[in-house]
Amino acid sequence: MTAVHSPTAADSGASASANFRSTAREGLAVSPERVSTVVTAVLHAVHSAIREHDVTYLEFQAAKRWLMDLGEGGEWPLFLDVFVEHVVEEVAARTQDGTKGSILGPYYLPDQVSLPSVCTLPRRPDEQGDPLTFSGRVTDLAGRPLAGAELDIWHADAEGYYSGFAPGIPAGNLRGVVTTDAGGRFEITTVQPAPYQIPTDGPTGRLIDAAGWHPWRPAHLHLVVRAPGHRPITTQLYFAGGEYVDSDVAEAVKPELVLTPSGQRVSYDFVLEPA
Ligand code: MBD
Ligand code: FE
Repeated sequence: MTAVHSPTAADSGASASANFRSTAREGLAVSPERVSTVVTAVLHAVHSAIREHDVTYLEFQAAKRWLMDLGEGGEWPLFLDVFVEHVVEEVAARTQDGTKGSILGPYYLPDQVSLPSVCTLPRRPDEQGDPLTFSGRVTDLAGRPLAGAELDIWHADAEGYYSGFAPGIPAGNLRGVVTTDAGGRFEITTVQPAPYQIPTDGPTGRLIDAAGWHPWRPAHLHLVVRAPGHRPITTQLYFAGGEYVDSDVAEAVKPELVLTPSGQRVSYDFVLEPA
């Protein structure tokens, strides 16, 4: 170990895989009919791609090697959240009212520090980046304020790195669970996150490069907003005019979630539906 090292895909991939194993719910009972229906559909989609595009043995072997690398590098969470989760969210959103949702992504960590309605997110003494104040309200569908709602917020730093996944950043940095006041209000001081680049040194980055795509997500704030008796919402907020807002590699931007900053302030009001 050297004193200073730059984040690698293998570091963040391993952390994201370990985090997923320790936090995601297990033991979902799925009927054989359901498994057969969905897996058959997935396999048929692969088979038709092979037929349609005359995929060769050499290409099949390259794909097999790449999939093995994806697993060994711990990048299944990254790959699936970037290229697949947005469609799972789209399906979930069919039955969701109130604030629009977006994908969770691979970098959520539970059990972060509790903070009052007016607060500053934990940050390093020399935290880089422009100041950002994010304020707003949480209400129900009728516009009644939800006091004591929780905003579980996390975001990348000014270099695009997440605490808990890139080395050298203190645990809990730029993460917190903020509780709204009696009027359902909050005001969070933090720093402006940078766009996020898929690590270029790992299998997901190599695929993106091989396909000639770009590896960027626009700058974003992640949130899970919860209130007793209400359906929690997982979402992300973006900044109008920011780079990659119109070309997110993870296809997770919705127009309703793009904020227009006024100086160094942005605001957003969350609306939760009953549970
Ligand atoms: C991210 O920061 C993110 O939010 C998603 C969805 C995927 C990869 C990195
Ligand atoms: Fe993110």
